[in-house]
Amino acid sequence: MALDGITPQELRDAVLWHLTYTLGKDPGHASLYDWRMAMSFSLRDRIVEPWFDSTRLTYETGAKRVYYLSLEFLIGKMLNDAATNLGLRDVAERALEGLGPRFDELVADEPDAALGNGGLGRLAACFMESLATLGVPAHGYGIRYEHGLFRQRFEGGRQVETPEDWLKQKHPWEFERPEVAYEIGFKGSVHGDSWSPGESVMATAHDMPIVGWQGKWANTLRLWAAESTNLLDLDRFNAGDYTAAAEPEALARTISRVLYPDDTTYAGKELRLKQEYFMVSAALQDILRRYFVTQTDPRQLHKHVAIQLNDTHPAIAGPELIRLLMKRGLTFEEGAGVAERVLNYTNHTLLPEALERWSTWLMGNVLPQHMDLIERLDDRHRKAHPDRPKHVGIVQNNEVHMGNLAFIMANKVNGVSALHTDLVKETVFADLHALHPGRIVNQTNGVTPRRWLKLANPALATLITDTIGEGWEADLDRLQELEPHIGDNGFATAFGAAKRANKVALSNWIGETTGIATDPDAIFDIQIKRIHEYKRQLMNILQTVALWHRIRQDPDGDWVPRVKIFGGKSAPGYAVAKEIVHLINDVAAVINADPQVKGLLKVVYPPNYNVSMAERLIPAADLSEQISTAGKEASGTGNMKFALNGTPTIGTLDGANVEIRERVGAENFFLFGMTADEVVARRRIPDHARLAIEASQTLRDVLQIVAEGRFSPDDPDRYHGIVDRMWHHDYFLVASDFDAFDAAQSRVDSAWRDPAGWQRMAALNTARVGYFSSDRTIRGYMADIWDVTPAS
Ligand code: GPQ
Repeated sequence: MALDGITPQELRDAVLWHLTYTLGKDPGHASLYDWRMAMSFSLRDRIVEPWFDSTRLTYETGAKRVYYLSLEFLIGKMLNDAATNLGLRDVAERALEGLGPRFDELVADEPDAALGNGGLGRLAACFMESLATLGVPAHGYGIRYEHGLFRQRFEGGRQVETPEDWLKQKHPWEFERPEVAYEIGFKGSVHGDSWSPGESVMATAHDMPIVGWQGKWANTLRLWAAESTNLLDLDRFNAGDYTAAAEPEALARTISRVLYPDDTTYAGKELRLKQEYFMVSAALQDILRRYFVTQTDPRQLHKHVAIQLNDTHPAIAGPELIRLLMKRGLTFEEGAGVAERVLNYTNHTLLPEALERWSTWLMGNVLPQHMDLIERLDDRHRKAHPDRPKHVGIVQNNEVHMGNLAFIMANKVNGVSALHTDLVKETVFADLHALHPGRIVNQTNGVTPRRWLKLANPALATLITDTIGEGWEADLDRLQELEPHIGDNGFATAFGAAKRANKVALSNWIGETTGIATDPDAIFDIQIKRIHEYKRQLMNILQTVALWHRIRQDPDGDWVPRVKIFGGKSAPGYAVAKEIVHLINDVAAVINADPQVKGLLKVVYPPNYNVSMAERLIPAADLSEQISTAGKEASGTGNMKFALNGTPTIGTLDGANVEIRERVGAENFFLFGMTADEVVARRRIPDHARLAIEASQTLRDVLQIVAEGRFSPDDPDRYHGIVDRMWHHDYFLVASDFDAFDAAQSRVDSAWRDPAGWQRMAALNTARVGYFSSDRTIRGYMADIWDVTPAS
């Protein structure tokens, strides 16, 4: 099923054809948007055939299918990804020669599909790409949010959110399927095993083909849009109240209107529960419909279907699947038996504020039959384990614990890094783990090397191919073959040139977008991720202040130049994170304008960090900041992307950092800070923060400078809250780890002074992290969780 080649001339003809007949424009009048559409449709056409072939083969072989249910898919741009996987990037560039815009201008014009918040949503997108690359028959199911993650601006250093509008222009990568629609009910009443919903909406499918590496296989990402069951309220319309008559439609559409912008924190809102159920019910109705095209016995579902729940967000799938199976004639007990062989649950965090709990009142109101089923499931589990301690119940203190529901209904439960999985067993799910030993397994996260190396870093990708030949993109362990070449002069020069070119490009972009001049020979020290206390951007900016203070005390000292780059959004309602955003911007303004610093230190915080910005920053990074409080970052995936692009980590023993360090070697990783066990012990010490601050002259000076209002002269008290919390609360142990972090940063400076040594370290990072391909992760799920083999 390999892809037929296409010449630049053929692609050019296709683009002109679409421009004329799909867009209705002649080349003389076409806008950038028109050209982008025409190119996107032309490449999309190349995916349709492998897409059909994949579906046909799956039906013919009766292969088991994988379904990935997720409230988030953080896809980013699709044009360059499709061109890369089809092997048509160069062809696309040449096809456009002399016509109008360049291919990279088309790529830049595409809005990011930001249907996710951060790591969890991006992981889902990497998994979809790897599933297609490995030829696994798989579908992703999610919501077609009209507005993805909000756009971030800074006003006077403060974060301001504006709505995201990716669907304002047509999205050329989706196929609307008006005929694939399911009714989704809410509220109403229950009589025995039958539910009469009080409201309902329609879920309509929109399909995006996801093509794998080399275009051999394509799967479907099916996103549901909510529509009203009846577009107009006819009684009101006939009575002449035309505005009110349109209300049902407006109400229904709120369900797929906007992505909740909270990362690792659940909002507890009725609309969110409705979104979760909406997606899950539509997906399960679709899965069963497809199953019964070829099968008749619902009891055999597990032989043909594996469903993965991306966190607890889709955990209502347990009761919903039972409900749908009961409608097909199974008893509750049979339905539960089938469901628990089909469903699997991935846990992505231990943070208590992220663990979804719905009041039984809300659940009973929005989904009355599901509330009944949840109680029956709780009862069933209790009876199966008469000796079980009370606190493993699904319902506790009038709340439905979605984590316990997901666990109890799952065939397998997995954590996302070795450390995280151990902690899952020891903490949140310790009791359930004791009752169900063997159910919890580890699947360390990964990232797709197609987007995060081949597409994002062509300079390094070309060097890799020149050095070890083709094929590493789908066999990332082969990066090990780079190792013997790392000492070669030719390789070293080329590796350095690639990084340097990426840094120059980034420096230019920073200049254009922020007006800040940066020196490409400085250390590009980058922390990009959601703003969260546990990720400790605060520690990083305070250490930046320490460095600034030192430079000012000795302006003629032999300082290693640094550019500190931050990127990330705060949840709109997360006040402390927003203060940290403001502080970073305030510190940047003062440091960047300080003549005494003589450009040795710059702080840059480009607004609206997203997938596209990550693709720009990561290849140009020298130092990867992965500095979370140990035990808090489930895995991290940015850490993997940096290492893959030849960027050593400064980090704690948290999440997947532990495994990255094991693989790249301790000497190629700047480790600091307390371990997860030490963190727990330290918190038990009363006044740990005060003790740490008193023991650190540096930190005391820094906090003094901040408290004095040196970064907020217009409002000197602005950061009293931050400083006060540092002294008295400091739950995430910024103070306790500060000196260790500062010392690790000095080790970075020393290492940087030896350019050849640094570069060797950087190159070894690339050569040794092939393990973190999401292909490896997906193979792990296939073997340990889904029991599937590729169909191709
Ligand atoms: N993660 Cl629970 C999110 O991005 N959002 C969430 O709501 C939850 C987890 C992240 C987690 O913080 C990272 O450590 C992981 O690498 C990532 O999920 C993917 O597993």
